Amino acid sequence: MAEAEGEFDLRSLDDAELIEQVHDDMYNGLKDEVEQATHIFLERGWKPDKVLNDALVEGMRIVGIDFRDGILFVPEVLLAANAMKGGMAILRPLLAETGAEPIGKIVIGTVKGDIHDIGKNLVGMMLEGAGFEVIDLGINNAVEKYLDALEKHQPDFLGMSALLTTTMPYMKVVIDTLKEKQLREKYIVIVGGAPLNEEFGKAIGADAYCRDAAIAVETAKRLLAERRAARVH
Ligand code: B1M
Repeated sequence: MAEAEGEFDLRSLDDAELIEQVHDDMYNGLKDEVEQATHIFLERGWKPDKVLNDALVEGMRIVGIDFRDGILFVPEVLLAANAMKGGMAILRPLLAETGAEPIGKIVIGTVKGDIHDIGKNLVGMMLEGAGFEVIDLGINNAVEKYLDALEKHQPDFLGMSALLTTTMPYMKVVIDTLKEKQLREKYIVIVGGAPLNEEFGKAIGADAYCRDAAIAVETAKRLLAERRAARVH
């Protein structure tokens, strides 16, 4: 009953009000409400990527600002993250709807010491949506985990994500280990995460740094096409 009432309330809002409400609900960690709002936007004909960006990603951006400023703390941010994941789970099949043969394969994971996974999950979802097969290793991956997965799945790409300045250097550990084992050239390495930048990507020897999920998709397609073209010649 309470849920039905909540749903009625959300439906009575126009799009602009509902966007504000979903940001508030995410801030307050209200997963059910965020899920309801996600459904409502889709029913109103919003494209899944617009719901993702305007409702969920923007909501988390606001949470991030107050986390940085010491207004929100880890437990609240965890609840917000959980609410965001609820919305993402609804969008996932819609973003991943291709049905075609995979155009390439990627092993992706957050590096050792780092448990942030929302951005990495988003990148995985968008790559799936673009037709890639995605093998997601989850969070806190030591170099051995990456190596085992590369050996097992033989992907085109290794993707690493890091959200902390303290964990981003671990990406270099992984790349250096690939070099030591003469495996570096076998894989295209892409990296991303809020504290990284282009310069860092170059410095650690990645093939590309990707600022966001859309750029990750664009970059992956481009690098794979380049590699395949180079093999032909
Ligand atoms: Co954390 N945290 N956190 N946190 N957290 C940040 C990253 C921080 C910037 C917050 C802040 O102070 N402003 C700060 C890092 C500061 C720094 O290192 N300079 C921080 C901190 C300090 C911490 C803890 C140390 C806090 C503590 O315990 N005192 C702790 C560390 C835990 C650990 O990992 N060992 C911690 C914990 C947490 C939670 C668990 C509470 C939670 C994570 C929940 C989860 O992920 N399941 C959390 C969250 C949610 C955040 C913020 C608020 C949001 C991150 C997020 O999900 N953003 C974040 C503040 C911020 O970033 N504004 C913060 C939304 C997401 C869509 O964006 O992840 O950037 P993002 O991903 C983007 C791009 O970066 C890119 O594409 C994505 C989509 O467009 N991208 C890739 C990401 N990976 C990619 C890979 C690619 C390509 C592109 O190719 C492979």
